[in-house]
This record gives sequence, C-alpha cells and structure tokens, in this order.
Amino acid sequence: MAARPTRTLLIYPPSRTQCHFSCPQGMQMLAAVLERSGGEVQLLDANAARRKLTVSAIVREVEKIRPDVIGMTLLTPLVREAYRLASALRASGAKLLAGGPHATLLPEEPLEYGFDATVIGEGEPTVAEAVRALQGEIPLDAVQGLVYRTPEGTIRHNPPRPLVADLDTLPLPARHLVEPTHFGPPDNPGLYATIFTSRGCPARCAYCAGGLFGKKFRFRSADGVVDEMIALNRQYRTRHFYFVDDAMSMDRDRMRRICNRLRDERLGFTWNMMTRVDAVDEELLQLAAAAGCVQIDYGVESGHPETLKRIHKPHTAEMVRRIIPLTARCGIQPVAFFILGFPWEDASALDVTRKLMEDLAPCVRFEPAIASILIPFPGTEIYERYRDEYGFTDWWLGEERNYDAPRTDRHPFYQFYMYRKGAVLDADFFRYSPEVKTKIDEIFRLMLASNLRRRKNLAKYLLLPVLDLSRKLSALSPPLERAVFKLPLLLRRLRQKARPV
Ligand code: B12
Ligand code: SF4
Repeated sequence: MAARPTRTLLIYPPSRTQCHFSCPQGMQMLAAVLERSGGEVQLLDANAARRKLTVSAIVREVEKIRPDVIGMTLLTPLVREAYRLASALRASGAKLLAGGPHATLLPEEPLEYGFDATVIGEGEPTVAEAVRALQGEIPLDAVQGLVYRTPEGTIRHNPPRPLVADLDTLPLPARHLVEPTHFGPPDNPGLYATIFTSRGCPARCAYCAGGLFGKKFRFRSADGVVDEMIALNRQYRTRHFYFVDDAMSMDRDRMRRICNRLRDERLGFTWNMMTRVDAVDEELLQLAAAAGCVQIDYGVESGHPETLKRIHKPHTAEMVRRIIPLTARCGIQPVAFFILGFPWEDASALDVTRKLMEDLAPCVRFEPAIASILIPFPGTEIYERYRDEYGFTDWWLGEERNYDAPRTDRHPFYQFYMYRKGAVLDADFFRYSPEVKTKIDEIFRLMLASNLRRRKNLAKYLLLPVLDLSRKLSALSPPLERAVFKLPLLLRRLRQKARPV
C-alpha cells in the first residue's frame, strides 16, 4: 500500500485582541507550495472573525486532523500564546515548524519553546523541504534557510536561502482551502480579498519590524496581478481588493500598467492600497482613481521634522501636506497612520505632529490603531537602542508589557474607547511623563473627533461629550468615573466580544 502524503497543518496562533476578515496571505502561499509538492495541507486561522479559536479549541482540532507537521506563523505580540500552544501540541506527536516575522528575527527562540525547527524569511522556497526533513526524508542540514537543534543539542543555522528572484513563479494562494464563512457574513463571505503584489523595501525606518523580504523591491507582473483579481471575481464574486504590499506603487510603470488594465477593461472593481508618500504623484493618483482605487493608506508617522529624520522616513511633512489633500482631490480617501511617543519627543514635539493632523483633518481619515503608540519590535533600531535604558529586553515573553491583552479594568471609559484594544500605553515602554501621556490622549481625541465628523449616525453628536465627561470625572475622582461608566464599559466590552475589530 502506498504511503499517504505528509499531512501539514498551518496554524495562525490566537491573538487576544485581533481578528481577521480574510485569511492571512502567508498561510495560503505556503499551502499552495506544499500542495504543489504533493503534500496534504489544512489551514487553521485562530483569529478568523467568525470562528475565533482558543488554545484548547486548537488542540481539539489537531486531535481530529492528526497532522504529521504543524507550521506556525509567529508575530511578536502573539508569540506568548503561540509558545503556550506549542507546548500544548507537543503531546500530539506532530513535528513543530516555526516561521514568520518574529521567527525570522529571533530564529533560536522558538527552539527553546518546543519547536523542532525555524524557517528564516520567505517561506515558499523552504517550507516543502523543511517538512520533508522533519519527516526524516532528507537530512536537516540539506535545507537552506533552516535553523534547528542537532541531536547533540547545539543549534545549527544552515546557510541562508536566496530570495525568490521572480515572484511570478510562485503559485497563487491556496484560497480553496479557506472556508469563507469563517471570515465574512454568510450573505457575503468573499467580503474582500487580500493580494500581495510586491516584496522587499530598501528603506530602514527605525521602528519597522519588516525586513523579512529583503532590501530590494521585487514586483509581480501587472498582468499577473490583474489576472488574479479577475479569477477571484469569477470564483468568489469578490469586487473589493486590499493590496497588502508595504509600498505598492514604488514601481510607477508597473502601477500604471495595473491601473490602465483595470480601467480599460471596465472591470468595476474597487481596491485599497498601502504606499509611501514619496511613491505617488498627481498623474498616478488620477489614474488610480479612474481604475477603482478608493483608499490609500499612508504611513505618515510624525509631523515633527527631527523625528522624521531620526526614524529615517523617506518623506518630509511638506510632502505629506501636499500629497494627502491631493489624494482626496483625486477622489481617493487618504488614510494616515501616525506613531506617537518616540522616546526623544516631549509634549511640544507632539504638538507639531498634532498641528499637522489638524491641517490634514478636513480630508484625511485617521487610523488610531494599536501601533499608533510606539512599540519597540525586536530587530529594530529603536529596540536595540533603547532596550537597556528602558529595561524592556524580551518584553514579548512576559505578561506585564504584552499589549495583546485587553486590560480594560485599568482604563477609564474614554481611554478604553479611544485606544480600543490598546494596552500599549499601559505597557509604558518608554516611561512617558504625565505631560506626554496627556498629549497622547489629546491627539487620540483629535483623531476620533475628526473621524466622527464623517459619521452619519447619532454617535457623531453624542460620543465626544460622553468621552469628555469620562475624562473629566476620572481626573476628579477615578472611583466616581468607574461607578458612573460601569454600564457603558460593560456594554462596550460585550460589543467588542461580539464583533471584534
Ligand atoms: C496585512 C497585515 C495585517 C492584517 C492581517 C489581515 C489578514 N487577514 O492577513 C491586520 C491588520 C489584521 C494585521 C494585524 C497585526 N499586525 Co500586521 N501586517 C500585515 C502586513 C501589512 C501584510 C501581511 C501579509 O499578508 N504578508 C504577506 C505574506 C506572504 O507574508 P508573511 O505573512 O510574512 O508570510 C511569509 C513569511 O513570513 C513566511 N511565513 C509566515 N508564516 C510562516 C509559517 C511557517 C511554518 C513558515 C515555514 C514560514 C512562514 O512565509 C510566508 C510566505 O513567504 C505585514 C507587513 C508585511 N509586509 O508583511 C504586517 C505585519 C505582519 N504586522 C505586524 C504586526 C505587529 C501586527 C499586529 C500585531 C499589530 C501591531 N502593530 O501590534 C496585528 C495583530 C496580528 C494579527 N494578525 O492578529 C508586523 C509584524 C512584526 C513582528 N515582529 O511580528 C508586520 C511585519 C508589520 C511591520 N512591518 O511591523 N496585520
Ligand atoms: S515602514 Fe515602510 S518604508 Fe519604512 S522600512 Fe518599513 S516597509 Fe519600508
């Protein structure tokens, strides 16, 4: 009887605060490669919006699936849960393989927490060989890009794996393995699709935890990208797409070719992209709008010239002042991401950023996200430079500073509402002064007030006065604030549980 193919289960470990409206690209890409090499693959995203899974629920699933190898994606703030999961999965007998941004930055760490090997960087060229090696079919030392423990107990780093030279040679993500109703409502499961069209970035922003895909930009062909959109539309009726590249329009010629085809073929799709302020101009923005682009996310980060310089941002505040209103004039919603609280910033430096935000407010939508307060990710310049001074070495392994936890009990209602799942201010990586904390609060209020102006419901009028009352009461008497806002806090918590963001 022929041996059954190796069964690999790819798991995205649980986050205590986040959920996904589409299945992460990385898992689908790895699954496609494993299928191409003749293996059997299943996907388990513990953060699927309509099917969040806890560690014990995943263990039960694994008992049913009985995989030979389990591959896990490691992100820094989720790594504590991932290690807890790994230890719970040891009993299943499956070999454990780590990959993803955190595993790439610290490849030896997962080996201390129950993993058998780590794949560094891009997974596609390595994953199938790594699985075979873990099954004993080929020697572990024959797999480039693999880190593992030898039988003698020493850790071995094999030579690195070269980056994929031509992204068009990669298979399309294995979307057929994804259960769409785990991510979107039953009447519209293919809500939107994420597409990755380029990799790499030569910039080295001091806070950026990217770098997994190398310093050189690599791009898929324009036709390959549009063909994928058309195929998705035919198969899943998807009409809205979200390009998750770090800076999609860096190759402007390719961007023009993508837009020209979308416009000329009148496909009627809409799409969002992330890009850099220095990677667009008026002609490109007009073309993108005509081709269905409805939103562009820009990482503005700061309005303070010294901060922009110190974090090596490739744009200036003047460029932001020009490009963001221009994006809006072209009919595309600009969304701006900011990072507050760089360790050298005092309240007056934050005021400069605040001024830029006020100037942009009439046209921009702000994204007050978890990362709107600086997080020192391992491997970044910020982490290396400040970890000793502020004592946050290896913060992701402890509970105290792990912000992937809704520590709502400590927050007055207004903070809980504004930072949503954010406990980053609690983690207090950079021991902010009370003035800086107050300024950060004010700026979050500004972002919220600006976004509310666009809302068409009652929240537009009621929310800010309610939040301001909570703020005033908590300054006066925190116990009084807690008593008055007990019910709203409870309702808000329940709502977040029912419909996580
Ligand atoms: C889209 C995105 C999101 C979306 C995810 C939506 C979705 N459904 O996928 C949302 C908005 C939810 C999100 C949230 C967060 N994100 Co995010 N996100 C991204 C982004 C922009 C793209 C991810 C992607 O699809 N990449 C494309 C795929 C192909 O790459 P990949 O996932 O890395 O997988 C490849 C390799 O890593 C490797 N690999 C991955 N897993 C495995 C597993 C095995 C076994 C193997 C062998 C290999 C392997 O092979 C894959 C193929 O080459 C990246 C930036 C980036 N350029 O990657 C940030 C990024 C991954 N996010 C990041 C962070 C930190 C977060 C948050 C934790 C927020 C925060 N700032 O604290 C949250 C919570 C995490 C969560 N997902 O629950 C960081 C991770 C840094 C780190 N050190 O961990 C990144 C790198 C951004 C950055 N530059 O800082 N994110
Ligand atoms: S933040 Fe953006 S531009 Fe800066 S290094 Fe990261 S991916 Fe590149």
